[in-house]
Amino acid sequence: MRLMFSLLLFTTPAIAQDPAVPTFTEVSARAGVTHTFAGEVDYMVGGGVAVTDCNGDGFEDMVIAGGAAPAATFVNRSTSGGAVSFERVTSGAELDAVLGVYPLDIDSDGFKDLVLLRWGENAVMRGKGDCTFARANEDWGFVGGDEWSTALAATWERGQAWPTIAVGNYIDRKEEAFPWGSCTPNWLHRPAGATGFAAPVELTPSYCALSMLFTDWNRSGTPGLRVSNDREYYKGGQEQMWHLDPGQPPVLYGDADGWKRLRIWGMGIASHDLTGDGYPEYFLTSMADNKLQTLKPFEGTPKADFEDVAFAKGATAHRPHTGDDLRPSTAWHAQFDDVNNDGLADLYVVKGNVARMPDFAAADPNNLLLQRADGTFMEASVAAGVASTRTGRGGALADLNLDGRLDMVAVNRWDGVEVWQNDGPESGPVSASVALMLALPGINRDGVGSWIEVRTGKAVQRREITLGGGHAGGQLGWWHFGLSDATQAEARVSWPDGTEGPWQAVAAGTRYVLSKGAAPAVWTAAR
Ligand SMILES: [Ca+2]
Ligand SMILES: [Ca+2]
Ligand SMILES: [Ca+2]
Ligand SMILES: [Ca+2]
Repeated sequence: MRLMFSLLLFTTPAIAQDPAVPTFTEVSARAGVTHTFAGEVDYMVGGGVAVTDCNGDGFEDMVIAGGAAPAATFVNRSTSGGAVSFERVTSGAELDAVLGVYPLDIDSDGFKDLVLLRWGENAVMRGKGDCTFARANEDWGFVGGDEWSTALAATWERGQAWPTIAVGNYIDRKEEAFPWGSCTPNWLHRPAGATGFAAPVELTPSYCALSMLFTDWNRSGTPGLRVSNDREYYKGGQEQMWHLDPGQPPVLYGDADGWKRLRIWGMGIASHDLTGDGYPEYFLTSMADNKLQTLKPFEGTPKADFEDVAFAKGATAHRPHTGDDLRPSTAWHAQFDDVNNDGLADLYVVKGNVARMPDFAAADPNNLLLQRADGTFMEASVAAGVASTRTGRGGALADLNLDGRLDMVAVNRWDGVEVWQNDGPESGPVSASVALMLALPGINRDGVGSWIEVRTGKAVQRREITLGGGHAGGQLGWWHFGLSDATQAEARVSWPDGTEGPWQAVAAGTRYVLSKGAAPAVWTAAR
C-alpha cells in the first residue's frame, strides 16, 4: 500500500474562528425509542448499541443492549429529511443479560448479522435481511462461553473467507467477594475454513478488557488488535496490542516494538486520522483524564510508541464541563465523526458514574468536542443541547433520517436511551456532506479494513473502516464526510487487499455505493 506522508492539513480559514455549533433536539419519545439498560452490579459496564441497516432500505436501524432486561430492536421508519422515527419490533434478538451488540455480516450473504456479548453465553445471530435474527452458534461453530463479555473487534484476515472475532472478557463473574486480580482470558475466534469458527484461542495475559479494535496503526496492511483494559481489577496489567499475522499465533507488542506501558481505567476506544499524515490517532476513555494518542515522530517505519496529546488538544475531558460537581468524570463510549460538516472530525464522549462512586462526579455531562481548524477541540455540548447527565454508557453518531447531518444516541444505565436529531447550525453557513457505503463481492462485503479518502481541494480526510472499539457497541453502514462549503469532492478507496482505487468525483448532498473497479453509484432512498 502506498503511504501518504502528506503534511497537508485542512484548509485553514483566513481568520481563525470557532466551529459552528449544531443544534440538537432530543426526540427519544417522539421517535419511539423507549428503552433502558437495566440491572445491578453485573451490568455496571456494557450498555452498547449496534447501528446498522438490517432490512436493506438504507436507513440505519438499532439493536440496543438491555442488561437484565431483554435487548431491543428498533427499525428506522424515518423519511429522508423528515423527523427521526423508529418502531420497536420483535427481532429474535431479545436475549437478556446482553451487555454489548455489534453488527457484522459474518457469513457474507449481504445481510447484517449480530454478535451479542453477554453476562453468560455470547451469541451470534444470523440476520435474515428483514431485521429478524436467528441464533447461529451451532451452525457457525461459535463457542459462546460463560464469561462476562464486554468488548469486541472483528476483521477478515488475509486469505480468509470468514471473519476473525476477538472477544474481551471482564472479571471472573463467579468471584463476587474478591474480584481484584481475577480477569478472565479474552478470546480470539478465528475461522475454520469458509463457513465457521475454530475453537477460540485464549489471548493470555488478559487484563479485564472493556474495548478492542483491529486497526492498521502503521499502515502495514495487517491490522493489530488494540485492547483497552480496566486497571481497577487487574494486577500487573497494562494497555495492550497484539500482532495478528495470517496463520500465526497472536503475539503481544512489547519493548522491541516500542510499546510503552500505560495503565488507565480503559473503557472505550475511538480512532481517526486527525493529523492528516495517514496514521490514526486513538482516543482512550478512562476515569478522570482521557488519553489522545498519536505516534511519536519517526523516520521510515513507525514504532508502536505513542504520546498523549489530549492536554495539548484540549481533549482531556477530565471533569464535568458544566454544573457544580467538580469531581472527576467517568467516560465510556467515544467516537470521532463530523457533526457540523466542516470537514473536521469531532469527538463525542458518553459519561456516567459506574454506580454511585463517591470520588467521581454524579452529574457527569456527556461531551461534544468540536474540532477547530488548528486541531484543538472546543466543548460545545451545552450549546448543542446534548449535555446529558444521565448515567451514560454506550452511544452512536449516525445520520438516522438521511438528511446529511449526524444524529446522536446515548444508552444510559438505569435510565432511558436518548436520541437527538441534528438540525444543523442555527446561524452561519449550512455545510454539506457526502455519505459513502462500501460494497465488495463475495466475502467481507462491507469492506471492513478499507480506508476511504475524501479530497476537497488540498484537504484530504482519511477514514479506516473498522469494526469494534467504542463501548460495547458498533456501527456498519454509511460512512459520513463533511464537505464544508464544497459542492464537489473526490473519493478514493484502499480496499482490504491493498488495492487502491482511483480518485472519483462525488457531489455534496449525495449518497454513493463504492465498488471495486466501478464508478460511484448514486443511491437514493425510496422514501
Ligand atoms: Ca433499515
Ligand atoms: Ca449475514
Ligand atoms: Ca466538525
Ligand atoms: Ca440526520
